[in-house]
Amino acid sequence: MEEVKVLVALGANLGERELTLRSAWECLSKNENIKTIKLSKLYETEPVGGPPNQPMFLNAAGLLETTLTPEELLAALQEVENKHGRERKIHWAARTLDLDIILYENQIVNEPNLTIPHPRLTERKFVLIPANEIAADMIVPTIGKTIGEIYNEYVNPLD
Ligand code: A4P
Ligand code: MG
Repeated sequence: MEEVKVLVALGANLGERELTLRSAWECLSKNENIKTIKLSKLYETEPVGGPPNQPMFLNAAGLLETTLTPEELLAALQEVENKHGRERKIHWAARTLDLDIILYENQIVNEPNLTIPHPRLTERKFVLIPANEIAADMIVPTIGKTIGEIYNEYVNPLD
């Protein structure tokens, strides 16, 4: 099967956040069907939504190549989340690790358990800033613009 380019978002706001993000990336690189290309810098960000008084997040974006289907990749990401002690009790609650698929090449996926491009991508600086660093030229097929264009429209004017 052909390799596709994928942009993922990484987030953590519990425990040893930096260690967790780096270890998660390392785990993905050990998957024989995944080639990790680039991890962005780590950004400390204010929590958006969720319960009040959550700790700060550490967020990053990663670029990888894979032969996995979107569903298979989601399962692989969830396995890595679980390995890092992720518990799913409360939606948007503080978490040791969150791995989301932001873009899967230029494909659109609308399944009950999987939406790609990530639907909240354009309203989230904690996704757009690291994504722009490593994948400014990737196209968001639902919008017909690149990550860099969306970043410039949305993030820059607010800074
Ligand atoms: N799912 C659907 N589409 C996708 C996708 N593209 N990638 C489903 C990954 N998963 C996807 O996710 C719930 C379900 O979403 C999964 O079972 C999968 O089938 P989850 O990770 O269990 O729960 P969650 O993270 O609480 O929900 P969700 O919807 O992923 O939340 P968000 O929108 O990702 O928001 N503030 C800062 N500063 N930094 C953050 O990283 N993250 C969130 C979570 C809120 N506020 C934040 C941050
Ligand atoms: Mg998630």
